[in-house]
Amino acid sequence: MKGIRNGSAAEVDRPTARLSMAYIIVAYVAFGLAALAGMVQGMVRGGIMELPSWTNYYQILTAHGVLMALIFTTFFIIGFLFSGVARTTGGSLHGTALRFGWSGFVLMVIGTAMGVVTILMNEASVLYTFYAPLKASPYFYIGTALLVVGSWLGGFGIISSYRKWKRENPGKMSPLFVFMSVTTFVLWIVCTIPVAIEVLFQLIPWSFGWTPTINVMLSRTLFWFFGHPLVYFWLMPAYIAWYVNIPRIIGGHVFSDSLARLAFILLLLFSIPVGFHHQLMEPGISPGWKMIHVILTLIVVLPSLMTAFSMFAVFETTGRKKGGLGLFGWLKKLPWTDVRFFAPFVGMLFFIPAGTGGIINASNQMNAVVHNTIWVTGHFHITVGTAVALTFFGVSYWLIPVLTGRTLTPTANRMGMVQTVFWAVGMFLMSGAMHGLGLAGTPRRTDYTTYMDHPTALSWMPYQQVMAFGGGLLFTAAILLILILGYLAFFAPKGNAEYPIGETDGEQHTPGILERWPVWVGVLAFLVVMAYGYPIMEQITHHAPGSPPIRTW
Ligand code: HAS
Repeated sequence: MKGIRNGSAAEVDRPTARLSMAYIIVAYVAFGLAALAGMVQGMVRGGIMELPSWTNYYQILTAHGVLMALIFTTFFIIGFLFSGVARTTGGSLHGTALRFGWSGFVLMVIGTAMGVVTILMNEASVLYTFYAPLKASPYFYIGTALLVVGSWLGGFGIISSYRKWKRENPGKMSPLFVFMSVTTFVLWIVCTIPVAIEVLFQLIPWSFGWTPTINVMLSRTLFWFFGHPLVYFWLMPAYIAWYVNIPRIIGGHVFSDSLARLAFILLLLFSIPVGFHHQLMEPGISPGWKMIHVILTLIVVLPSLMTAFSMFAVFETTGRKKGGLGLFGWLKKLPWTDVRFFAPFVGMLFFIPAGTGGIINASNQMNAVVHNTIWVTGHFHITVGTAVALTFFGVSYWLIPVLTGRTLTPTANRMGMVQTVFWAVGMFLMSGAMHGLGLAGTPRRTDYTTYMDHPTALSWMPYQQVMAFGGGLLFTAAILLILILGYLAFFAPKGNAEYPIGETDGEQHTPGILERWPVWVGVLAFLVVMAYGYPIMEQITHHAPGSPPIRTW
């Protein structure tokens, strides 16, 4: 089949392949369950079905959010990055990295199981943001802590591989994939420290009843200290695939090694000190601090614009090299029938309105219109649910064959194209309706209600049905995806699929400063202290009376 190449030898060794596959299998089990919960909640919200008495909307919503946003993403990302780090550092992970990888995996699986069991027991319907004063079972929070600590071990594995490579290649810049993976994990480790503090020192003692009340404002601030970089933790691995894997898949080159590294450094620096843009409507944080976070938010848009520029450049130069003429003739030369390119490309297209929506959210006055409406749900379904998810699907279509020593067959490729179209149409309908409804004032995170047949609420119903229909298409796409990936993992013909790693067109000089971690971690520490130091100190010293636990379900 045109556009799908086979390498001549295994691209990563068996221990690495086993480790990566373990993470990816858990990721897709979580994805399947989350997709089912998503479809059900869409149907309920659209007034198409009612839930049996033994469950409720918020339980299903929590299961969907936790499994999709926290479990699917984190497991997939670690599995993917381990494989790419191994591939670009000689094909294998050394013993320390493997040990970190497996210990992290075990902790994460235990944490996930604890979270899932407490949700199933209806003891943790606190949604994926587990906002206080809603109180879950302490075991839900302990599970969350184990998930975070386990993911750190995964990160240490990646960082230890990087350090080993640097020791063996003194004075050289690390491979781009490795550099980007390390940046992603530095971001992750820094941003999960505050949420770990929230969980360990606030939520767990309070949920066990050892402390009667909780400082709500502080807990939310610590959550969003983590919550915004979390979205970049999802996005950066997708960007890694865009910067490093896609150029090779389309037969082109990485546009600029320096630009790619600079974009990642900027993401690291500016995605953390911005959490107040999720709290713009909350009292207790003064407008001045909110404004600083908004300015930094607008700065973190820059690396995404650099990425857009870089991707356009890769596409155009590759298309022209292949003989594309005229203003848009190069577009025709891109491998449109190769799902490894098509799925992430559709994700990129969605990311244009998705990013624009993010800029709207970040503007204080416009945030007042959309905050806590279902617009925000629409926003994150086309960012993480489409740009990121479609990229992860595109990666899975080639990564799983690489890891299992099989091949992406023409039929699987065609089915992948169909799956991508279903996902895109489903998401277009569902998120489009969510955006429209949000502007009409429909709140997010509410069960089906007509507000006692209020005419305004009744006017939302047709759009909620469109949402449900879109959700149905998404579920169909999810089933199709799992079937294709299952086939690729266990039944596809044996072979040596290529792990696509792009390179620059000839030697490029990358300034060494881009890899000088003490400088960037120092700047990051300064920005974090500047943006959060005083507000957090104020929230600790001048806090409102704390809240006892509340259970609304
Ligand atoms: Fe967001 C809320 C602001 C990006 C996820 N966001 C959320 C929530 C989630 C989320 C999950 O300021 C809800 C949290 C909750 O439950 O309450 N977001 C932004 C901004 C950006 C942004 C400024 N968000 C993301 C990404 C996410 C994500 C990425 C997941 C992966 N977001 C907000 C704000 C809120 C918010 C407020 C709070 C709302 C509220 O009130 O609650 C920016 O980083 C976006 C920058 C992106 C761009 C797009 C660049 C385009 C590219 C594609 C190029 C296309 C190509 C195709 C190359 C500027 C890179 C080529 C085409 C050819 C034809 C060849």
